[in-house]
Amino acid sequence: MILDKNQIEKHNDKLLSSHKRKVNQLATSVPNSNKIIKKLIAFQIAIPSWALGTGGTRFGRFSGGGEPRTLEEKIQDVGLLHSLNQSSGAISLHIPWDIPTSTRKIKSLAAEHNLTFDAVNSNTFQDQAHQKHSYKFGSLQHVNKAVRNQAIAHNIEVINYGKALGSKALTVWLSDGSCFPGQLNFRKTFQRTLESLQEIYAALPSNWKMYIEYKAYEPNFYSTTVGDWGQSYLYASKLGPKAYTLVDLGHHLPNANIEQIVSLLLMEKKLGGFHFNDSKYGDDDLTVGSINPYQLFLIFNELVEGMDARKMDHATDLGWMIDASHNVKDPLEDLLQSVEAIMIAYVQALLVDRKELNKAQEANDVTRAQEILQHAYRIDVRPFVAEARLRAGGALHPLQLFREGEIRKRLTAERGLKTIATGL
Ligand code: PSV
Ligand code: MN
Repeated sequence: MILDKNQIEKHNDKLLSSHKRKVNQLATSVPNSNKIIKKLIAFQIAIPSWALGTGGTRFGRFSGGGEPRTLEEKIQDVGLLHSLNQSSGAISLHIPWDIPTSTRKIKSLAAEHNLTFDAVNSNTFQDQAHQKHSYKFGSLQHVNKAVRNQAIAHNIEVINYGKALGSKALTVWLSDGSCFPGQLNFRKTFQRTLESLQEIYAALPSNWKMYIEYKAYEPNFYSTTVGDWGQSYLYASKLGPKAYTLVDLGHHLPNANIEQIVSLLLMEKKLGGFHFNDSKYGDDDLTVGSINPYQLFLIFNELVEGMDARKMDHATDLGWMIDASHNVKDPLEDLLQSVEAIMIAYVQALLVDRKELNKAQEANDVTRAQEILQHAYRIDVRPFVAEARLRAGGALHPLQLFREGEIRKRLTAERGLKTIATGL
């Protein structure tokens, strides 16, 4: 389904005068509004192909209808999001959930929707139908070299798909680990995993990055082989300059200080990218900013500070991706909300008075430092986010247009009620 440009214009015309009032008012109360809006227009967040269908739990799955049945339809859905918000200009594929039948055709379909291909993701956490060896006891860590070789070959196959599509990064998330004490020798497990990663790293094109994603637990419940940022950092450091740590916001133990992790990884030039989501208990994969928007802001505060200190390009020097799964919401509505939440946190971080914050920090003025941060956090920056969308050709209020245009109803009419997208 392609969204008619006239529909976006009609929607914008209706909201324009009230929007202009709000944006002008905000522009008078904060500095550098045009610069901020330009940064927002440049900032793109990749959409994971596996978040376009309804997610589920081991207890059940309640499909909402009109889900994409093929990779082509997933690309159309991301195209739809991008035409609404102009901030979702890339898709992140998971292999083998999304094997393209023709990389040439898929690439040109994506280009028609103004989309590029973000990091490609390998999957050695599930057994596939015609697979020779099982990953029940791990993949890159496995005690049997034949199993490790199979997982290495899969990752290289994923790189090759990515090369054909124009991706520039491979994300490796391993479910490897153990469920019981004594099951594994930690040192041997680390060494085997490192050697396997080294073989994959050797196949990485020179202009690619490799993201090593960590996660505290699940599906393994005693140890995880890449269980936290320290372990990921260790692998990434030993692998070399193209290897980085990837931070998925839902992959920490409760109350971890994620913003501090981000700051230090950035300082060490080892932060590669993000999987944005939100959580209350664990890897809940909830809508970004739905539970703890202040934490999201604090993370962006460290990102802006740390990236500026290293003169990095906010839009392109790190990988920005969503990783979410929706059990009760329309996945497209949910992704629109997630992208908006990221944009809001980004602008608020740009509005932090860095000079004053630095002064307060150097003077041990704790109260003032908190005031400065919370002042930026409490500014309603939504008019700037909407203005960036407007200038880029998107909708002033994407969610409203999604509903007014009855987009899900149209998708369901086109694809059916009982469709199921590949993925989680
Ligand atoms: C694992 O929980 C994860 O965060 C990894 O990024 C996977 O690739 C993704 O979710 C889908 O299972
Ligand atoms: Mn993830």
